[in-house]
Amino acid sequence: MSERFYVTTPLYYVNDKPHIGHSYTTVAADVIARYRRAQGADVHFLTGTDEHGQKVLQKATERGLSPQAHADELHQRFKDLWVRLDITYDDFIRTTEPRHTRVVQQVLQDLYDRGEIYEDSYAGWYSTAAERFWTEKDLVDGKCPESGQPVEWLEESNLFFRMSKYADQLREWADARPEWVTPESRYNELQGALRKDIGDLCITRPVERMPWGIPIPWDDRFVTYVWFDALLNYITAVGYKADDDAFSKWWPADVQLLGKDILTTHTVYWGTMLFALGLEPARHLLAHGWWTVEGQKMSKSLGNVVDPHLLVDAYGADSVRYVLMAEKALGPDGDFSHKGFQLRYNAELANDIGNLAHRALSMTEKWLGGVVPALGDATEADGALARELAARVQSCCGCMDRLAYQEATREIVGIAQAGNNYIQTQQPWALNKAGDTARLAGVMRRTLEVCRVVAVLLQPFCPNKAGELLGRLGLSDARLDADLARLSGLTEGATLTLGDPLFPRLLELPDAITAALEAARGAAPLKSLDAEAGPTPPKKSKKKAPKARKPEPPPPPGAISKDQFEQVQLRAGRVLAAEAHPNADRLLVLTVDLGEDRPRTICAGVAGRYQPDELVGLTVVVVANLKPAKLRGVPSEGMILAAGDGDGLAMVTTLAEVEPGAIVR
Ligand code: ME8
Repeated sequence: MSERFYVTTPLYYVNDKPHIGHSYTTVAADVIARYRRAQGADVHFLTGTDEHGQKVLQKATERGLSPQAHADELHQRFKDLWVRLDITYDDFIRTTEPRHTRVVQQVLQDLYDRGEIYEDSYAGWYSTAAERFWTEKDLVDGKCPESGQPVEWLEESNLFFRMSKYADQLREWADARPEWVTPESRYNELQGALRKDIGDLCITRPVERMPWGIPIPWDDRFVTYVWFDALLNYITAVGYKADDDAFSKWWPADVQLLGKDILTTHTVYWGTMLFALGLEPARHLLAHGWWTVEGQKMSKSLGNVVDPHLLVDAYGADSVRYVLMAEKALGPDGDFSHKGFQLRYNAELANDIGNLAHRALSMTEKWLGGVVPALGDATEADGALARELAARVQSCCGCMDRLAYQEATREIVGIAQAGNNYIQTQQPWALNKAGDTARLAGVMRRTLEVCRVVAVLLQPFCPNKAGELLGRLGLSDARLDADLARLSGLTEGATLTLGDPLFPRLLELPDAITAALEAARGAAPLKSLDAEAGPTPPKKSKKKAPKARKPEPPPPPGAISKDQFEQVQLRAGRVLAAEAHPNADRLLVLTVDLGEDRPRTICAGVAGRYQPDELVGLTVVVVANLKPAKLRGVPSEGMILAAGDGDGLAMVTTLAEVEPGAIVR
């Protein structure tokens, strides 16, 4: 029997372009929706747009449009972005749709008939900018404490929902469910709010002040307050008062995702509204943390709002989805930077995962004819690999169940690293050279199985690349079931496809990003990743060249002829592994694939600048015909080119992927 799973995002206001904050919540919802579908659950994933209220009216008025025409145009921006980010929502609800407005009016009438709504007058200092009332002591220098704008004394009648009547029920509900709201800090925040008097909720706006809302059915002086209207979407979208079967199937939702900014509305308002309707709240609310950008709050005036379209153009949807989920844990706040993006992409997607796939597929193609080889008998090392895989898969699934996506990606990367280490210790190149085909087959088969496990677990994050990897492994589909970690999911004899590297390394900022950053900062051109850390230092002024006609320049000291240069064989090599030198602090010991029968061991004096893991997957330039030597006891079969000196040595690499062994001219 398949389980049902209902997940929602907030409905975003149609008052601006969607940015990475909106993308974050929606991708997070999509990841859990895809994960549950892969487990065989019947999933309903709801998102949409919040189209009533003061903010939307104001924006529409600024644009000279009716609020409806404005919303008709702007909601499309969200839909378009969700297509680009591969969001698989099942329903997109707009709060101006009749299926929603009709039911909101029925709910209001029902609550009114049952005495849950009453009229009262209210007086206070009203701020148009903040769209709310303040008390005398809230004001700062007589002005709105939020916007700094002037306030006016307003007395008006409104309708109120008897929220306080349900305060105790909500307290009991929350007390009995310490994990109803996560992370814990948000649960504690809620408990703090519930210790105070929550009061009743003003649920209308007078038409003459704010006409853009759902009309109150029995009183044309008022329209519905935007939050009371919008929160109801979570039940109107699944058939409340319209389709009883659908509604009883989907409500209560399993997870409601939201940002920490709207915790109170989703717990206190929404919880008590549901109790008044005789319904239960959702099983779990996750109020995630906030994204800042390069250390600052995202804001239009700072010009640092990150446009997700630009990210998708530059890096591709899969990479954007992955990095957003891996870069920060869901609960706390996090900072977005392009440098951070690229470091994570290169370390985890290009190096650990991409490199494992490329090594497994290329070695199997080269030595075993490009088909899934036989497993053969398992050795001690194979058993250890299987145990590590089983433990990590279990832990990864546990993380996914808790929506701990960052930790889940740590496990996926850990599995890829285990696969890379396995290749290192099992040395398939040595098995090939020794002609031990049976064991070579066993090693490559297990490495390919690790790739399958990585692909299946990566699917919710990177649906396209993971699907592509499964295809290359000869699988059309792979379920996330109890057998996932078993090293026998591939079909022996199935054809493998090598293809280009799945996640090519990013060596510099893509042009689109460079241009956008320059435009936003009006600053000096940025090109390298390091340059992003600060402005480019001014260039030293060059001395003026003498005017006189110059004779042929003399040869530089130590000049050599072209023939002499060509005696040095420079070749591209792919770093398969790197580790610290046992006897020398400055040296790293690299295993480098030069397209030969076996990789070479080369010592390089770059330990001051690089961690060994950073180098794995890099294409470097090797002096290939240097006499082998021993460096502090470790044999070194070549030399790796690097620029600079001392601890600042930077390795020379190629701008694009090339085959190991390619000649460097
Ligand atoms: O609040 N970091 O809509 P909204 C992370 N219409 N997440 C962010 C973010 C950031 N910097 N900025 C926005 C509303 N978000 C109401 C909701 S629900 C019935 C009505 C995300 O357009 C986060 O999920 O202001 C936040 O809660 C939501 O966008 C707010 O979107």
